[in-house]
Amino acid sequence: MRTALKLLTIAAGVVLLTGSPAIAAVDTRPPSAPGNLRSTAVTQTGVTLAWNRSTDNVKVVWYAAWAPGLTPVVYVDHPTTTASFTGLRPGVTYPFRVQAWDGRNWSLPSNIVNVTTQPDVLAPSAPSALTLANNVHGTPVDSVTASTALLNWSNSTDDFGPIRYEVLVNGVPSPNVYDVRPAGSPILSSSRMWVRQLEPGTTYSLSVRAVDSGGNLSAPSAPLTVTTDASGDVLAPSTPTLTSASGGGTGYCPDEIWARWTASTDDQAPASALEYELRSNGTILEVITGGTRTIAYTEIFGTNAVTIVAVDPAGNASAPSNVVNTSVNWGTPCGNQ
Ligand SMILES: [Ca+2]
Ligand SMILES: [Ca+2]
Ligand SMILES: [Ca+2]
Repeated sequence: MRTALKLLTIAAGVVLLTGSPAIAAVDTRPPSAPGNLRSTAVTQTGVTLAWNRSTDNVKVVWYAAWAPGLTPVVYVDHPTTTASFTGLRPGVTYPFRVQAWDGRNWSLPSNIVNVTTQPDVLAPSAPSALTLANNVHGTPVDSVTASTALLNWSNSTDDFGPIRYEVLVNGVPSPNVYDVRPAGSPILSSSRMWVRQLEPGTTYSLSVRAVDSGGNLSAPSAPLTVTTDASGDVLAPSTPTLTSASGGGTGYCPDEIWARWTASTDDQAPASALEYELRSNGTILEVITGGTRTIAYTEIFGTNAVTIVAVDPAGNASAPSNVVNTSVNWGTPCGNQ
């Protein structure tokens, strides 16, 4: 038995103590933590790190350099004490750390070094071919109503992205837009958005511009002139109450937001015609007609301040409801490129 145990322990690559009887001892002492972790080179998409060697009672085998949510981990064999990351996103701060491995034990992490990649500084190209659209995913819709217009355009290009779009109403970015592309889905070759809460019987100049992740603005597209339909409805619906809103906790992007609210009433529109804008941090996530609950999707990481707004078919909007905050977290940021 003793021989068999000895062979097993030798096969496992452990240290044998000298003396009799022969007793094998597993290396249970981890290496010292790597020291003085620092960045030695930073570009828009790459970071190089260096650190001071670890020591161990037996030997150090390799080092693993990593940051939470970032894959892959970079492994380097001891005594190399540098590691390079590529394929990073510009203008993002990564909290790197390094750990040493002795074949059985991980060291404690080194100091954490927060490294911010160089920012994206080149603006996207201007969106082009701005027109009215008359369908959503093939379903016919009225492209201009008393309060809405459905826009379609050819996408901008950018050196990094991801790109988001703003709709300019008479030159001013509108918060009342609703992206036809479902949250989390890839950007298509063209984009469509509803502009909402326009005034009835009014002529507008509409244009679109692109914004990259560095906040660089494109030039606006050529404008499109749109006149909304007339309506005699001038009174807004009552303000709904948001009774609940919580993140689905899926751990993936986009995450779900489950929401319920009370029905509003309107002077002219029946309950079935009232539209509800579910908003997070002011952005419309979804528009629900006639209902009082939904499961929407969000690409907003961190705190989602959720509200509900009731809008009648003439575009008259209630005051925003109470705010319900819900936290959304996932491993890696949403990538739409
Ligand atoms: Ca050891
Ligand atoms: Ca850019
Ligand atoms: Ca009304």
